[in-house]
Amino acid sequence: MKTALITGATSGIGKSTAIELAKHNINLVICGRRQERLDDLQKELSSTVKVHTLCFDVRDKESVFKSIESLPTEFGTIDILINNAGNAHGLDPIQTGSVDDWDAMIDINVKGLLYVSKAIMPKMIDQKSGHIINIGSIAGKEVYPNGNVYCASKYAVDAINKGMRLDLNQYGIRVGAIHPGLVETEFSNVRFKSDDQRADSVYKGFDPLTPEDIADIISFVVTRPYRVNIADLVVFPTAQASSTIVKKKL
Ligand code: NDP
Ligand code: 8X3
Repeated sequence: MKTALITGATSGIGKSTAIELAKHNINLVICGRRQERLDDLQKELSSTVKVHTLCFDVRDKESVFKSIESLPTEFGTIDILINNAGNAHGLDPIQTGSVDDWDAMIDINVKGLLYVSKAIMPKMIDQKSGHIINIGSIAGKEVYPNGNVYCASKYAVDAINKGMRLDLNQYGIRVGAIHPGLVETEFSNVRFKSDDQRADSVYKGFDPLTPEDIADIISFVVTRPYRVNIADLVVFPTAQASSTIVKKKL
């Protein structure tokens, strides 16, 4: 049986991915900062697969390495890493953006992803196999007004994904990214700092993607024959044509 480590498994895309991969008999290491949510998900899934929880902040380098080193032997071989933890913080013009928001996005979406990967890659290199899936965004393919630093963080994920694929090629490791458009999760609640009305309005008037849609795609990606590497995949809701063009009902 394979084992997947999923960051950001306490909500949204990461949580749905854990639920979906369990259906494919993939053991799970689920990560996030909210232990209670990790415990609930572990309870929900552990009748099907083995589930281990790791509670850490991806910004905390020491905690990332200690947590991953602490994995019990039965979870020691990570076959699939899903670098999903991340969020937008704020939606402001660059000239009025908050430095704290910038720090959060660069530290979580870019540096956090690097720390987790750095902790896992040596195991995959030893195994001469593994699969890393980086969750980017359409924001990493097109810059939109007020997206500035969030977009920059996701452009970085796009570049890191490509760089990882080049450098890990010699070890037979699969590397690919999935870049969703608008998915209804807690993403906008975090971006708008719990202004839930503003968050809800992002997904009003059209049918957004659901986290289950992305989980379904991730499960397709990880269940392809090993010779197949889905390297880069952009997925929109049908109503969305680009970062800024969304067909909404009046
Ligand atoms: P959610 O807010 O629902 O989930 C974000 C997850 O990231 C949570 O599980 C959260 O866990 C975790 N996380 C956030 N900060 C940290 C941190 N400092 N340390 C550890 N874990 C952290 O959003 P989504 O599911 O939508 O987001 C998942 C990924 O998908 C993100 O990378 C996002 O950028 C990307 N994405 C989202 C889109 C969307 O429209 N929703 C579209 C394109 C990409 P906890 O708070 O427990 O730590
Ligand atoms: C999330 C999608 O368009 O809100 O990455 O940036 S968007």
